[in-house]
Amino acid sequence: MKWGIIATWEMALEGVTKGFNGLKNGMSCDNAIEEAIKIVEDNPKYKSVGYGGLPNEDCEVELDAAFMNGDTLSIGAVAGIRNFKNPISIARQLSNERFNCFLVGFGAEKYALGKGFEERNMLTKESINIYEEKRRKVIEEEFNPYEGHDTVGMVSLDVEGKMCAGTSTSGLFMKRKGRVGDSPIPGSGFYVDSCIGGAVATGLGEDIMKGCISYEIVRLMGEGHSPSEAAEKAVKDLNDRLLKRQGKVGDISVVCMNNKGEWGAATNIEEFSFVIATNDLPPTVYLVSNKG
Ligand code: SD4
Repeated sequence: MKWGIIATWEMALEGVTKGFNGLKNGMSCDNAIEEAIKIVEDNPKYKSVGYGGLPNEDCEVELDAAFMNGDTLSIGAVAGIRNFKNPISIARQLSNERFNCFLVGFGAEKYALGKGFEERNMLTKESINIYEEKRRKVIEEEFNPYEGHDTVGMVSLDVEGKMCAGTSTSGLFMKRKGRVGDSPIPGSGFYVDSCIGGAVATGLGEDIMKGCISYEIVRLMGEGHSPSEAAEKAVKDLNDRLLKRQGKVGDISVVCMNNKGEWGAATNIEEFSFVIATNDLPPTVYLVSNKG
C-alpha cells in the first residue's frame, strides 16, 4: 500500500519529516497531519503561520486553520482566532462536531478555552519589529502591506488508505481585523476525499476563493486526471479566468495527492517550493514554476 504526505512551502520540511516517520510506523494520516502542522505553527522562524505569525493592521496575530477527514468528509475550521498555541489542533477537534464545526474569532477562542487547548501570546518581539518596520514603509513609501504571506497546507495518505488535509496560516500581513482568507474555507484552501484524493492551496485568498480551487482539483482527479494534470489545469484555468475578468491575478499555488499516492503541484508564480514524502521517496523539497 502506498502512503505519503505533501505540503506547501519549504518551511514544511521538518514537519513533513515528522509526519513521514509517523506514517512509516503506521501512524494514521490525521495524527500525521496534526503533528506535522504543529511543528510549523510552533516555530517562530516561520513568519506566516502560528507563533510569531504576521500581525493584522492592529498588530494582533489572528490565525486561520482547517482540518478535513477524507473518509467521513468531516471538516473543522477556525478563523481569526487569537492567543492559542495550535489552531490546527482546535480545527481537528472541531471536525468531530456534528454542528458548529467552523468557528470564528471570540467564539473559536471560547470553544478552545472550554476544551482546554493551550493558550499562548502568539506575538513575538520580532513580529512586532517587522510590523513597525513595514508600517513605516507603508506610510512613507506606498509599500504594499499585503506582501509576504504563506500558508502551510498538507495532504496525507496513510497505510490504511485513509486521507486527510490540513491548513494553518496567519493570512495576509496587515490584513484588516476580521479578514478571513481561503485557508479555512472548505473547497478553496483545502479539500480531501479518500475515494479520490486531496488538495491544498496557498496564495492570495481573495482570488483562490473565486475558483474553489482545491475542490476543483479533487473533482478533476475524480474524472481521471493525474494529480499533476489536475493541479496544472486548475491553476491555469483560474489564473486565465481572473486575468480576463479582473485584469490582474494574485499568487495561486497548490499541491495535491491522489489515493494511490501519486502527487502533483502547480503555481502561477515564478517559484513555488513544496515538500513531498512517500513510501518510496524520503522528504524532499521541490520547486515548481509558472508554466504560462
Ligand atoms: C490567505 N492564502 O490568507 C492565505 C495566505 C497564503 O501564501 O497562503 N499566502 O489568503
